[in-house]
Amino acid sequence: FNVSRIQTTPFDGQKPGTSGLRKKVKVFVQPHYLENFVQASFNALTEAKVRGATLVVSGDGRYYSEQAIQIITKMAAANGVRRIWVGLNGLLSTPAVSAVIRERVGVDGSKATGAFILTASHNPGGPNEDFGIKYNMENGGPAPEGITNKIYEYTTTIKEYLIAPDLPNVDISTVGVSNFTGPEGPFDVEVFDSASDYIKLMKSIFDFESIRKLLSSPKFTFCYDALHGVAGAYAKRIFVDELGAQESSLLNCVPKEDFGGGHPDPNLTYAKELVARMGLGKSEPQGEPPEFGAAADGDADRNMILGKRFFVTPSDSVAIIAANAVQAIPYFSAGLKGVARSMPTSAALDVVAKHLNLKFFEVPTGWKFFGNLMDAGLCSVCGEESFGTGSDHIREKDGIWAVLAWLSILAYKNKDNQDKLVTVEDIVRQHWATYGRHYYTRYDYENVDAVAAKELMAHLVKLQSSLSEVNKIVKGASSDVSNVVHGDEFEYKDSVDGSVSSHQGIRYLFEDGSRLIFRLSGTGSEGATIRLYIEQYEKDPSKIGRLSHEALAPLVAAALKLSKMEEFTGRSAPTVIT
Ligand code: VG1
Ligand code: CO
Repeated sequence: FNVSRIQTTPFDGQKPGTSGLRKKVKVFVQPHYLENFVQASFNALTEAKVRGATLVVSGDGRYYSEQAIQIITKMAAANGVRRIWVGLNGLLSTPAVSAVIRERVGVDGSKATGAFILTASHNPGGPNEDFGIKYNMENGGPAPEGITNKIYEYTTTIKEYLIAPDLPNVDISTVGVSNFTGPEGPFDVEVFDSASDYIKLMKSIFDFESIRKLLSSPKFTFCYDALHGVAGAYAKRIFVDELGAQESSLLNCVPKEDFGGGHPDPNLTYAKELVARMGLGKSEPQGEPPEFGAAADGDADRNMILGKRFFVTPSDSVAIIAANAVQAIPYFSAGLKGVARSMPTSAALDVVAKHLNLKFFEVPTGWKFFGNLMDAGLCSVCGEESFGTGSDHIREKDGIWAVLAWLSILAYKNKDNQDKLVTVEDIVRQHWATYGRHYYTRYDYENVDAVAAKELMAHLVKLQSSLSEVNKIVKGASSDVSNVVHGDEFEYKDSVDGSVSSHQGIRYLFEDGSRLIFRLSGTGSEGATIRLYIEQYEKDPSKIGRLSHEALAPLVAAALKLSKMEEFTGRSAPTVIT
């Protein structure tokens, strides 16, 4: 093949957000748009990391993925990359990409050093919806801010990109290696099975035999919803073939490029079918709900865990996994190196860390901040309130891992084969009884006017200069909340590399440990999304059984009043409550 230099001019707004560049498909399909971003990524990585490299290119299979794989392959060839690895049909979950970078050995003995992941995660897909791309590094984790800032800088000055226009399109629907020769020598494309490396890793972490036993018990029933995302490429292989679940327990497990028209976000609003089946919907389910249900997002790094008629908040989920990991999961049997959560995630994990005397870290939103801690051997289990949970087995959050972790805990708690099943709800209530309960909720105001959202945030920062004013407003909203004792914008200093990330969310901290946090989303593709996180700690065992929305009502009222939410956004209610 030959290499062409194509003249181009910069596009505005190619700044990677919380997790890569996400835009409407209509934006991505403009001539040169994807090419500019990919070339800027190669430039930012520098020739040392590009020439001769082996790169993974795959994703959640959303609309435009196949075209993007062909373009990136041709550009990689032209930029001196030695090898491209593609999951069969272009499918690899985000956690599987991370695993493939870290663990896989190619047919010729090669190892990968990075990846382009093609996903907009939990955002909808299809010609009128979102596409996305992000780069992951040799440790398997998302590029740190130092690199993403450089990529962005290059997108603002780019004049040309390199591409091999006559390289034939690769057939990504068949496993095998295609060899090509360019001006600098050989270039290969290897298409491989999307699931086998990931399954091998899962088998090295969990006791599949004990999970198999649990799934075969007549007392236990199971259900998994992939929301037509890439988790479907793993679900049957893992839950049915390896663990013996019934095929009827899989919902929406055929990956679709538009996720069946749905919003592939595993929460109580968007995972409707699963929620109904679990007895948490508006109408009574047909038949008895399963004992355990879980869902994934488009790229399968998120998870929602449900019991029968019972919702596990993600903040509780990571705390419960951390509290039980050493006993229930062989990978952790030697102990946890430490635990970490994102700032807006509830402090349930903090309490476990304190009880178990574990190192503890609080990082900004976005998985990239956990990677350094894990690489330094400081963190084993971590999570975010946004349905993301994971461990140092890879450098991404991992939806199926979280399900297997919960199944392991259930298997462990039921190992004596007692008459009555120890349920998901039993495990959570037991946890609250031991550690106290963090009532928690998140309000999302999606697609609000970007200027209004900025004004609301500026207003909240300005208010922080007078806590007496803040307390007047808060008490005016409800006499049932304690005093605000501190207000700031969260800033994080990475204890490993010393890098500082500021403006990571506006915090109002209360005397009794309650918190109100306001952030602007960094993953949307249109307008702005305001996230409001609300948390209250209850240690008194007689008060841990309340309904979450009732317990939190006074704090919610305070938050809406403080932020003048309706005044700024015109919204009287959030789009999504989790
Ligand atoms: C959201 C979540 C964050 C998560 C990120 C990527 O970011 O809040 O916790 O890490 O999505 O998740 P933001 O900036 O919109 O709040 V995923 O599943 O999109 O890779
Ligand atoms: Co995701």
